[in-house]
Amino acid sequence: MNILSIQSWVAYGHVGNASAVFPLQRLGAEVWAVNTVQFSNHLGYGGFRGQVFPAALIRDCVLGIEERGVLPGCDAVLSGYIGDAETGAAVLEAVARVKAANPRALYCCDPVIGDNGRVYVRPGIAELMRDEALPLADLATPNQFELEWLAGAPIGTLAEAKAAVTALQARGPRCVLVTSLRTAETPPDAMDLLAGEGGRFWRLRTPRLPQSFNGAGDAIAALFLFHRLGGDAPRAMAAAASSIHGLLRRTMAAGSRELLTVAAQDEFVSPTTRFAAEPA
Ligand code: PXL
Repeated sequence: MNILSIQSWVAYGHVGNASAVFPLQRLGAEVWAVNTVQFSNHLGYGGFRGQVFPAALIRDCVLGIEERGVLPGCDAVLSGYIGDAETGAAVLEAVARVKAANPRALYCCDPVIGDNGRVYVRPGIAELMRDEALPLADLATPNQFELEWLAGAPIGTLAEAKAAVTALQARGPRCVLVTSLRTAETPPDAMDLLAGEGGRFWRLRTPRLPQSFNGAGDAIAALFLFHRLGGDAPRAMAAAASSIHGLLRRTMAAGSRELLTVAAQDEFVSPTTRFAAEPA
């Protein structure tokens, strides 16, 4: 399995490609990683250093891969946080090139817009996700806030969440994983995930953890794509959610601010706790 992953890189810690690449490799995927930035650390700290790479560098790396003649063997493209419109354009060109070389390749778009009621990307990026990236996407992995923004309506119930997924599917991605969902039906100590594909829905419930971690969404999108390439949506959701729950538990137990992507790598292969998806 070959996955072209176009995301940020950080030297210290685990977000973007530094969260997604190793789990994919640990599962046996070959990752063609194109980095959109190189920063010292993620933006959740008081500061960071480093550079945003020019979009021309992203285009060049994808062109170089194409010139090796290997794009027909690319099974999927994965994108996440996008800092500016030019980078977004380069990502979408890469998707078009891969799909031209392999019409069966899947594009998984993690429409990173914000969280907890707040947009945290630059002006124009949320619209780029909605109007340009998602129409090309086969898979999308919004969190609840992103799904609300994209569907243009707040989500208070499971029925509203399903309606928002259906609205998103009408814009492009046939398979949607909502990576964090709390509705009127969700017990206070729980967190739901919701998958939708082919007019069907599945819900998965995990215990709610008291802490959130930068990069967790990047890892879950990568794992969901990997498992969906080899199976159906409910099984992909179950595998991805079980692994990430284990990763987060181990990270919390260690008192680490950064994901234990390396130390807890067994969770990617055989999660400590396996959660099951049920029809919703
Ligand atoms: O997890 C998304 C992400 C991507 N890239 C950078 C980030 C973050 C989140 O903190 O800081 C640079």
